Amino acid sequence: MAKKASAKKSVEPIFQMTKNAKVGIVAGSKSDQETVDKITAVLDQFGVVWEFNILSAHRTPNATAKYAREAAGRGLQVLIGVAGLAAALPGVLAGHTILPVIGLPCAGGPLNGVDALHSIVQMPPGIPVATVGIGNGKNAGYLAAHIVAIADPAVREKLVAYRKSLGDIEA
Ligand code: C2R
Repeated sequence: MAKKASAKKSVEPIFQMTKNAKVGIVAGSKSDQETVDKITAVLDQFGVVWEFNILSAHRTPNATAKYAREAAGRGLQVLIGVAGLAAALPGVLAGHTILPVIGLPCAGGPLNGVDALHSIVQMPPGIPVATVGIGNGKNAGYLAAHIVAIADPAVREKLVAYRKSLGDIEA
């Protein structure tokens, strides 16, 4: 009897997963890379382990939902959604996880990021997205580091040292 063709499917992971990552950065397109680089520079400065994926609530809705649903179980503590134009991505991530989600609107397009800002900041009550300014990848990185620092004394120490380096006098 002829052998049945194997029904085994590819087991290639569909996501880029980084061991011990605490921050999951998700961008809607590779064209957002420049903004993503601003986030990772800050996270690296504070020794925060991150992972990066390109997923889109519009173009790859199922993969986006799967990533968000599995994020907490894999040990991630915060997600950052980076998107321009009609930026549904951060809100969709937030709808599929109870992890805090930071939304980073990208500049570009005919409205230069104002469309993305409004899409991200105007979430319906109950599903919040902590929105930073248009193109402000640095603040997305700082905010994520502050969230990770709640449970990580090493990151907290680095944040305190950074604040001291700003030179304000102690109260
Ligand atoms: P392309 O350059 O790939 O055409 O993308 C991306 O974040 C990017 O800024 C143009 C812009 O479309 C955005 N995009 C979204 C989503 N997916 C892609 N806003 C989403 O799911 O919200």
